[in-house]
Amino acid sequence: MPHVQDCFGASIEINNAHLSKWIVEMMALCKPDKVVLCSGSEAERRSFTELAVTQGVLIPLNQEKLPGCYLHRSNPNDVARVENLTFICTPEKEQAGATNNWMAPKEAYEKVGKLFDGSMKGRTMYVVPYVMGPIGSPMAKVGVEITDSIYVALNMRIMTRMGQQALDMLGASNDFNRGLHSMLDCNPDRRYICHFPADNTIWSIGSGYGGNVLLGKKCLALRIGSYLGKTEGWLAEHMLILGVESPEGEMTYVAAAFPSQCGKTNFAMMVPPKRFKGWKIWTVGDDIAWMRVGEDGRLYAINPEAGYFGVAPGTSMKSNPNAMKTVLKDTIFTNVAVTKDGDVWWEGKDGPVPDELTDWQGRPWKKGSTEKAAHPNSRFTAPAANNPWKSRFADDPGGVPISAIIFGGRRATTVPLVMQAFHWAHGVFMGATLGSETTAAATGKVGVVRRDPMAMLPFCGYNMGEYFAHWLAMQAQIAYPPKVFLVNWFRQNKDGKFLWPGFGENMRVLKWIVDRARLRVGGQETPFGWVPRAGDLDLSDFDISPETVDEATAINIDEWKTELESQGSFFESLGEKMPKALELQREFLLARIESMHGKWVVHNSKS
Ligand code: GTP
Ligand code: SPV
Ligand code: MN
Repeated sequence: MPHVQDCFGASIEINNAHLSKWIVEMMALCKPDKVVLCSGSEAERRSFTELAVTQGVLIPLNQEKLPGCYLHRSNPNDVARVENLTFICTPEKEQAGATNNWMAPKEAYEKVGKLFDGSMKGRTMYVVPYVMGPIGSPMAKVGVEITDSIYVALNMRIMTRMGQQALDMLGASNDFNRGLHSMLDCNPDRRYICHFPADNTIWSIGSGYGGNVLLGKKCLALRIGSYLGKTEGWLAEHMLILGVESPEGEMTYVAAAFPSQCGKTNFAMMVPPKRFKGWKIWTVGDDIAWMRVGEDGRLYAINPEAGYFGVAPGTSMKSNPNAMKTVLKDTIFTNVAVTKDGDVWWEGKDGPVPDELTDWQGRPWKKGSTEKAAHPNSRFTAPAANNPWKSRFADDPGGVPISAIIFGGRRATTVPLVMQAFHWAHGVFMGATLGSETTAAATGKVGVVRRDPMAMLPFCGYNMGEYFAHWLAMQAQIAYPPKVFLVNWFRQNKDGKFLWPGFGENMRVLKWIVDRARLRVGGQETPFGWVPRAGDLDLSDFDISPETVDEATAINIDEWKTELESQGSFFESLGEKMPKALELQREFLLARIESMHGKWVVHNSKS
């Protein structure tokens, strides 16, 4: 029996033999000074917070303005996910596929094990039991993260159902994800995020930031989750979930996959414009959806998370008032700037830019500086319970029935505002060919268009071709498949300005999507999918010219030929597991437009 204590130093007994054995093994490897088991209690949160403040890991913010809120500054070399250091460790390289970095499990355990050896000397090992998914949901999964970061423990308490409730759910079972994390010396040369799907194990070392270290999130809920989904017949997706309530009280649930920093949190918390008086948007989740087929043949989704790890820059009372209200209390901010009176600040926040700030690295910052005050990937960790529009079904063990699935990327050209797929396989094709410009959510160059299938390129824990096949195969299980859509809020004019105002105004597109899913609004057939006909999109009370709407919704055949060729080389790069059905979709589309000899014109603005 390992010597484990609570946060106040009292000895604790661990009743699960598998957990106990694993803790002993990890103690022998990491050699911590002491081991603390997290209960998730309020007293523990206070104690951890105090300790984190003493250690300088957390900096108290203005407690009058922002009660319970703290700032964390990560190492400047450690501010985003590291896709190049993220590995899927399967016996065969083919199992990880062409889109993942691969290491053989034995090699990974040895190589990274050497780094873990003694990594927690002089430090505390926190054992963080947690549940992904509503407690009691048949879809929920238990994980235990062993970490030497108190910041991770505090974040996991917000992002998951953490502590005793997870141990209760686990009982005597051995079925839990084993996550091991150490900050080590936060050196990028000794940074690895390794996933062992066959062992339900994750090893993360050398980072203290976000998706690299909050192992329930991208590592378990998506990379391991997608693998489990394939094996067990469900879907783990990088999707927000929202409920659209009509003025009559009709509720329609939608799930939407946009790549990192492409608008999920904003869409999930959207406030409809005045024109849509009486319409309400309820947030179920803002980043991840686990979906399985219910007994009634519909697709049901749960949000495995309990908090939002949201992008700070660009968040304002104008763009996302609900997020602004959500982060007013009990929130941990990472890498934002601070005002003189201990308030938070980031680029795009309301009000005038302050004359002086402390920037995300703790340096003095003056208005007019060419450097950003907040890091572009600075974030808030906030409890979902703070969201005034949190859906009352967000914690429902059965999940919510999904009527529409939306894929969307950040594309300056080519992709129109909205299109609907003709059928499930065509929708899978739309998702599989999703392209998007890279963002600050991952290290590397920003603004480069890459294929990001289903917004899962960095998160699919197995061979991408097999993942597509799994999506196609799901159709046989779903008697009432959701309708599938492709959107693009980010199309630009010649001067590089966004054509579509986005944010709340996306309600106009969402309304069409809901009405299409419920088979009660028109559409125009194009070779690429259904688009709104003139008059189908509600453009009343809208400060935008008809020409701009036409530009945002235009389909340019030449651009699409280039697009389809680029999709072709992507499909080719995926290797043998790539399903023929999707390549045929692409060839069919190419052949159709080649036989059209001419221009395709769609006018949407006229009503
Ligand atoms: P991750 O948490 O990284 O997965 O990001 P996300 O998909 O939740 O993106 P988020 O909603 O945080 O938005 C990312 C950035 O896109 C922010 O700077 C937003 O201001 C901006 N953004 C969101 N929605 C829109 C939109 O409709 N139009 C435009 N132009 N920008 C948007
Ligand atoms: C993303 O990058 O998609 C995020 C942030 O949601 S992180 O948790 O760092 O992955
Ligand atoms: Mn995300």
